[in-house]
Amino acid sequence: MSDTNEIFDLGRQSLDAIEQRLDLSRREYLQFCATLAVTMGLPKGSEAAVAKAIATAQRPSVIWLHFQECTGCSESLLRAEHPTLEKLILDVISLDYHETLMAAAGHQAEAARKNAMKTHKGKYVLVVEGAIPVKDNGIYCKIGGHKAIDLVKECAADAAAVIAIGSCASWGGMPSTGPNPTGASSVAEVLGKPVVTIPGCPPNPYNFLATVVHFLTFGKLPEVDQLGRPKFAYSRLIHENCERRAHFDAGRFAMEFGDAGHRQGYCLYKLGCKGPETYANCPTIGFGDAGENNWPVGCGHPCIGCTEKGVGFTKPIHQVAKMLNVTPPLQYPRIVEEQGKGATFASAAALAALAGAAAGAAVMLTRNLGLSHAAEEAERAKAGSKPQDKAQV
Ligand code: FSX
Ligand code: SF4
Ligand code: F3S
Repeated sequence: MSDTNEIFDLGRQSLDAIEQRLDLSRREYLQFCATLAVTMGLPKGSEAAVAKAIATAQRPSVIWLHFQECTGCSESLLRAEHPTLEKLILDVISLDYHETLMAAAGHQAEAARKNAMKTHKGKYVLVVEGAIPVKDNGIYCKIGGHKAIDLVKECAADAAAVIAIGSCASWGGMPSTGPNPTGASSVAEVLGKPVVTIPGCPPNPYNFLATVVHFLTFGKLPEVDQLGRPKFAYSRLIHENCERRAHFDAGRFAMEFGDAGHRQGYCLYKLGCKGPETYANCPTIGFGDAGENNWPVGCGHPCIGCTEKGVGFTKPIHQVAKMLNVTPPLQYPRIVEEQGKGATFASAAALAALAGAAAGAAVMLTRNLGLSHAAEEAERAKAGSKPQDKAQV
């Protein structure tokens, strides 16, 4: 904590109140605020402003709508900890309407929504989870007798901010794939205006919470990219920050689930990892809380590109990714030295590196991967073996 003065400005009473309210020690609370400030990419010292905003600002009323989805976005929020995130979420916001969490049902639930919209007119945050079917006049999703398409328009009209949470609400997600029988559409498409999107199936709960806290702390939503995604979370390719990246650069790939390379944590590119064409902060801000470093690639599964329209649920999982942004690997000195015999990963990398000096890096990287694949095939043929179960370096 750098700006201790500002934090102590919060006053002992505020910190005591926070301790009681959240059932957290002040150390845990301040650590949590620092985590959120880091997630938002705020400069050093900003955690004080975050701590102050959460402790003192009025909780924004949130109306949370569910349409075509699996409720995984809500689950992702509620299954998080550090320390029990759901406690903090439910304290930072005033969740006035959420179909799967509220005790009210039927007419009472409808009344709660209407009441929140009236009481907090122009000030509430509308969160939409799930895609909105527009085909056949939107008849494929109704809640309380209202069509999703009408509900979202009605609730958005007086909202201070609209957040589309999850890939379904952000760009159509899973329900919009294939022939899209219901015309599943994004919130922005239905409202005809851009909204903040937090894609992911499910999305990272810290990205949602950081967006809300940004709104609380600075009175405005964070800066977004052309797809409405907060830049603090979605401006880097997964491939840029992946812990397996050194293996990619050195040409060490898992070739099959469960083979030696897979067991040793090698790069999952050849199993179809879409990290090279997917923007998200999954490698840096893990989530899921089934243990440290818990994110798809960390668990041994290739990224399917769930935050990226046109990648997740669209490209086959086994299809190798398009290299969007080729950074230094070809210019780096070789990490793996050639052992002297046959075509190895190292010799393939060396060939590609030489050729790379004369041609475009992206083209050469693709060739590099092809060469290393050819090298593996050649080695396999030489050894007369089936697909390898031994790590090759
Ligand atoms: Fe499910 Fe949310 Fe995926 Fe969609 O997440 S986790 S189908 S993004 O809307 O509930
Ligand atoms: Fe990580 Fe996937 Fe990139 Fe390999 S291809 S370094 S597993 S993001
Ligand atoms: Fe989704 Fe890939 Fe992250 S599958 S959760 S974008 S690692």
